Amino acid sequence: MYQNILLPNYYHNIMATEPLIEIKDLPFKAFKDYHIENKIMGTIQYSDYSTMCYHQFFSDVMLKNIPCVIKNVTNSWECSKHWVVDEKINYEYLIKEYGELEAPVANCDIITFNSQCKTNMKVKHFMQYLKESNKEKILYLKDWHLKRLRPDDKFYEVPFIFASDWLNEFAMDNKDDDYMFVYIGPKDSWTPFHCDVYSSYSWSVNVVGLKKWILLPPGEEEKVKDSLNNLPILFEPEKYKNVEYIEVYQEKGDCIFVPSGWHHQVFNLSDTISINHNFINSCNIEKVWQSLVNNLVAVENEILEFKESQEFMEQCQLILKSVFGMDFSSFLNLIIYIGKKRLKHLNRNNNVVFEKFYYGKNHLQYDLLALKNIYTLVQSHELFSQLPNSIITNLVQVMDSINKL
Ligand SMILES: O=C(O)CCC(=O)C(=O)O
Repeated sequence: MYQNILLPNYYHNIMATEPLIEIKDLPFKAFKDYHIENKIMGTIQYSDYSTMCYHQFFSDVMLKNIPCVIKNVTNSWECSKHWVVDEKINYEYLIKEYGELEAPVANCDIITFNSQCKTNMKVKHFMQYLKESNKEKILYLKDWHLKRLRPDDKFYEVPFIFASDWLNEFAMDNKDDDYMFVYIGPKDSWTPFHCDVYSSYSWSVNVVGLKKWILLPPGEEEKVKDSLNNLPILFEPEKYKNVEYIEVYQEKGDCIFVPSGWHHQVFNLSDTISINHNFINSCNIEKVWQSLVNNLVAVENEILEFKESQEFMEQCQLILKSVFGMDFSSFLNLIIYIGKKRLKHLNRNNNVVFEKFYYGKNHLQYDLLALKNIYTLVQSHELFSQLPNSIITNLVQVMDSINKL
């Protein structure tokens, strides 16, 4: 089956402006070889958006799970024209366009249960605060779903290198919660040390301002946990010896790609606006599955004394959903949905997958092979047979169809 599917039968050169997204004949059996994570880095790779190639980013960055900075991403973005004036935030424009909308705002000075205290605020009130020169407190507007609130407002474009985004594709097709955010913060606002939701990838683009990022390769965070296994709210490098980390300055127009499982923290060194997406695709789906399984094991250990009760599995899934954001059923619904959609698209041309992008045939096939790999892992998990019948049936059906290709 691999031989059939991986013949170099279809390849398009990708131009930055083309919505067709294709990968070269990437051998799936070499998939594992790409997961070589370079722990001792010290530096970060830089590219210029105008010269990037989708296939290269796919195989050399996403599959290898390494961070990188991409320069000059916002040249054609509407928001970089309207939200910025004289290299500063255009308060009046944002008040006029979005002033009456509500957005979540964190108080960076008040920490409860190891996270910043959050409330909702009207955007016009936040902008008034932002204009003040002597700020009494540091507020940070974050995780604002502006795209969901204003679907017809094309204030930015998803960079073509991030066209493969199962999480937001699923969310948009199913009118579910998306993972597309706007952040607006004054100088000295910050985001605590954390790893992204579901161990997803993220990309973050600075529309205006300067950010400093600190990123730790997976596993390094273990070295900074306290005796109760808790992570610090901020990682202070000077307190530790032998912790590998990368420090990056993100300027206006720069995009940072944050790989799966890399803990990070962010400081705004000037008034800053950024746009971020979290995403999952064929390159990190196995990491997301592994993270889900690890979180389940942690939950089971927490309530081990109830192991013999009939509701144990159900309770563990409920807790998993509240701590990890996802349980087994939601993970399976995502991968079954993407599998069915890719199978349907394989027989057609010009199918929009996400945003305005559509995949070439190799990409569809590659996704299906990655999904088959995950379905096999899921099926071999001890809980598989206890999942709802509808999920088991759907998964078996999709897998059969992939096997017949
Ligand atoms: O820009 C920020 O303050 C935080 C962004 C972040 O942590 C992320 O995109 O994962």
